[in-house]
Amino acid sequence: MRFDVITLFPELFAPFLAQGVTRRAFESGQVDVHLWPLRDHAEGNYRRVDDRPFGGGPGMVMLAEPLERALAAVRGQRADGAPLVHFSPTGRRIDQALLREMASGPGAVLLCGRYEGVDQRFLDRHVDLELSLGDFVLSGGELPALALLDGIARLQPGVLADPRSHEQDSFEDGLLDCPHFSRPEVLDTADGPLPVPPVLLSGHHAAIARWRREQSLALTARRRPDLIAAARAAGRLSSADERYLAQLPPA
Ligand code: 9WO
Repeated sequence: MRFDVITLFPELFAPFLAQGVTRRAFESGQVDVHLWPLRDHAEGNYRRVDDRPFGGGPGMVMLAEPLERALAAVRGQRADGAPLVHFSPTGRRIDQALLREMASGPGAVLLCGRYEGVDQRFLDRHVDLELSLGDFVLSGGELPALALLDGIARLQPGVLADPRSHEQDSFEDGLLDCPHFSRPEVLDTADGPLPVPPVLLSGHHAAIARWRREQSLALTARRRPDLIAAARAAGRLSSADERYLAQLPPA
């Protein structure tokens, strides 16, 4: 799959794409990322990419014309009609289901806005999908674009050494992930020794699986009761799950 990123800050992307388990997906071209520095499509001595807003007010607006030229260059390299994504808190919240959908598609063109915003005429003409990380404001769309690329890259076949990692992820089964423990078996701290939950050392695989399921259920019930309701509505809770939930102390 291919992603074309239109940005004023292409140098933010390269170091991130070269790190961690997702590096292989980017370096092999499994997730082929092309960066399009918007400044390359600016004209005139000053290579302007922004200007003051008509009607007055604070801040600057990203100009439509350099964006039109950048997008034409992208579309000249790929004529597959891949959707143009813009990142904004007013967009659809990115969730694991959306990542799964996009991970099996052709990719997208990612527009990273800066300043106060992008000239609305460009957005109206070209944006297919607005995506949000949540109800907060950033100074640009680059971090949301990287978040999307990271979430999609780690879903590519072969990126995570053990495919069971995906099944364990929070949200893949609609519940929050269980806690994880590793060596040492007893951690010395200033507040005293902290042992690992004994069941994890028991070698009893069914008991471990049940304990992890119950940890997920308890954490989800306390922090995200909406996810419990959704899992119940989707028929994803067993009768053992329901019995466990019923005996939890009230929040
Ligand atoms: C900013 C904004 C703030 C409140 C309500 C709606 C809004 N839309 C935008 C917007 O589109 N901003 C552009 C992209 C230009 C300024 C920097 N941008 C941005 C994107 N800031 N914050 C985001 C963002 C994107 C996804 N998830 C969280 C924040």
